[in-house]
Amino acid sequence: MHLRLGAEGGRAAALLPNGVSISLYQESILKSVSLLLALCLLVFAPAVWAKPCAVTISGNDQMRFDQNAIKLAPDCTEVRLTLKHTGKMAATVMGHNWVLTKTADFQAVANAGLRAKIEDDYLPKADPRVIAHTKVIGGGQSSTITFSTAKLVKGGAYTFFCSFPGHWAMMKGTLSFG
Ligand SMILES: [Cu+2]
Repeated sequence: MHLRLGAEGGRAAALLPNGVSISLYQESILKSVSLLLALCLLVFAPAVWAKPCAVTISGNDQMRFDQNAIKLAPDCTEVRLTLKHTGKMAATVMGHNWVLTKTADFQAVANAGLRAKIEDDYLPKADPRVIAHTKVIGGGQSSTITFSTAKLVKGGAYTFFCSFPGHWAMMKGTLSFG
């Protein structure tokens, strides 16, 4: 009976003036400590080690992305984003790219993109407002980029869009992190 009580929980065992129960109690403390350490590792590991996360998004010949919201997990440290063009039209006619800016910068960057060339992916050259962007691609093509979430603020407002002239009105969405 004593042994059973002791094995059932540290609190019950501690009340028993019995050597066996006390050692069981100590054992249960040790078990608790190692469980706590294991939990600590689980909680803090993602913050210490790189955690890549993958995002895939498609654009089509109807001038649409297949999603209008992207959510990045709070423990994501590096984004690997792939844009696929599921249509058939050429990049010069129905080209798509994926551009990320702060929502506050989106309109200005999209307008500046109208004056840029396809060689520059319809973006101003080396614009610091552009957090990340893929190349402009045509039907059947894909473009993959990686970027660090160190460039993002948790809870910040971000917009992704296609900067091909005239596309951003239809092809845009929100990106959230954290
Ligand atoms: Cu487009």
